[in-house]
Amino acid sequence: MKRLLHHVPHSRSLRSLWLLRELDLPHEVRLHRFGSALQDPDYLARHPLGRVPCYEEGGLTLYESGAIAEHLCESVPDTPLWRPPGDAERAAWLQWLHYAETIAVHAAYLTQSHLVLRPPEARSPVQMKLETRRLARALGVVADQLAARDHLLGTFTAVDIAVGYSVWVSGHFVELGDMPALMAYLERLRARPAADGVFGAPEGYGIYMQPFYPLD
Ligand SMILES: N[C@@H](CCC(=O)N[C@@H](CS)C(=O)NCC(=O)O)C(=O)O
Repeated sequence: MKRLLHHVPHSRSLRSLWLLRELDLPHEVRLHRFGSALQDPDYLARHPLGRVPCYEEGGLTLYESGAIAEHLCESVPDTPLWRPPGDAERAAWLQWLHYAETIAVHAAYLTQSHLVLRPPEARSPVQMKLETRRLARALGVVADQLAARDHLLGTFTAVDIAVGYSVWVSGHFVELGDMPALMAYLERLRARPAADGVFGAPEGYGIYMQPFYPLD
């Protein structure tokens, strides 16, 4: 079966790419650039908002990285990356999968503010400060969960991919050095063979051009 992932390096489609690789599912990747290229009518026919990820599998087109994660895990029912209905960690798995977006929406606001809004006077310094604080607080919950464990649940699962990506993006706006559990977590995740190269970007395709974006 043909699987095609529409991917912008550094974006939430990183989650889908990484998961496809962890699950060892053969797939193709179509690279896009962040910005107006996603508003091309051909792409809008696939994702009505022109966002990534977008995943095609046979006649199925899916967007929302969380839905793609569930769908892919369900396609490989024996995978240790899933927690199926009835599993003792099922509810927690679902919670972390969605908590990944609680973190990501703050990081997305800051991405828009720091990288997209031009001129800088168009930004709201007050809102950016507030979002940075809210982001740091959301990350603190993950750091607490990881204080005495290597992964969010008993073993590495798809929710570590979802949350791990959010933590990585957040590190562009919040000093992770203050949360050593998160630094160690990211290092562990990025050392996985399936994660090799997924955080990189070919020339001209990435979103984040510097490792950290301080508040003015
Ligand atoms: N909740 C969605 C969010 C998708 C999303 O907003 N993706 C961003 C990249 S990280 C995007 O495509 N932004 C383009 C835009 O806002 O125009 C998911 O998890 O897939």
